[in-house]
Amino acid sequence: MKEKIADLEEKARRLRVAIVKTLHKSQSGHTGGSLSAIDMVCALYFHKMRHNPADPAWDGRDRFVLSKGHAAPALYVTLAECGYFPAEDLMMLRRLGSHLQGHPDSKGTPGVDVCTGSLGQGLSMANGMALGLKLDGKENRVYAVLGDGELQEGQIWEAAMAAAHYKSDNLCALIDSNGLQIDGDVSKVMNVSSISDKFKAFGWNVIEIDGHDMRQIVDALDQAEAHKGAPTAIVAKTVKGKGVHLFENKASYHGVTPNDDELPEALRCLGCCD
Ligand SMILES: Cc1ncc(C[n+]2csc(CCOP(=O)(O)OP(=O)(O)O)c2C)c(N)n1
Repeated sequence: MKEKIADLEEKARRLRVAIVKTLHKSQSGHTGGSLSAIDMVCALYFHKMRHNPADPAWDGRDRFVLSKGHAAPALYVTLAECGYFPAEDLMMLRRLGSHLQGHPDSKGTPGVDVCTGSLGQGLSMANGMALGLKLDGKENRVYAVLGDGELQEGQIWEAAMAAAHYKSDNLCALIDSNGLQIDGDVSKVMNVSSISDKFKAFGWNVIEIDGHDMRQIVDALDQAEAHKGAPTAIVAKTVKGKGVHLFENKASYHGVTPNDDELPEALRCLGCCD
């Protein structure tokens, strides 16, 4: 297990490097929320989810919904690392005609199950998938990554209510709780705390973790899978821009990319010199 965690941590570090390089090249996209979510996305794709890069539409796959779709770079670098498409494609992020648009596009990108980007809808889509899979008698699980600012959308709570009502224990929502959104502190824009208490009140199984502690992420994902009779919310405390001190905890880096001056320092922070 120790080796597995160390392996996942090293993968997440490399994925952070890829995010920084990709966003530097595109000069358009979301840095802070991609870096805060990447440890969880990494654990999902390399530890938890059943999926097959050689057959993205494989019926036996677990489903993934990046509800906070602006963090698409975190998903793209992970899909590339898995082998869904060549890593060179990452350099085409947000280019006209590229299959890597600013937000996930299920029609264009191998491995993307749903289009997301309009906040608040992902949990409803994940619900539908989870319920459909259950009705078909399938074991597949559904994972959705949401932002804490995103929780300000009312539709999230309709979805939370429905998931508990239908006892969708094949559904797991991971809340990337970095405390910041575009305009600043989530607590000042529209306070959503306590996130855990809210999900509990809606009937969910809730697990609180440090969203950058790989062992805690892995344990929480395993516990979520074992829990029966209710969906699970993993409420993960994270740091926006995690891993690069220039970007950490700064709302100003929500939708801003590393510039030429910042790139070398950002890569140095991540233990990368090339
Ligand atoms: C319905 C909708 N309204 C507004 C936006 C614009 N928008 C993009 S990201 C964002 C802030 C999201 O904050 P959070 O969910 O905390 O994201 P994170 O900090 O994890 O990146 C907003 C308002 C959107 N994508 N969709």
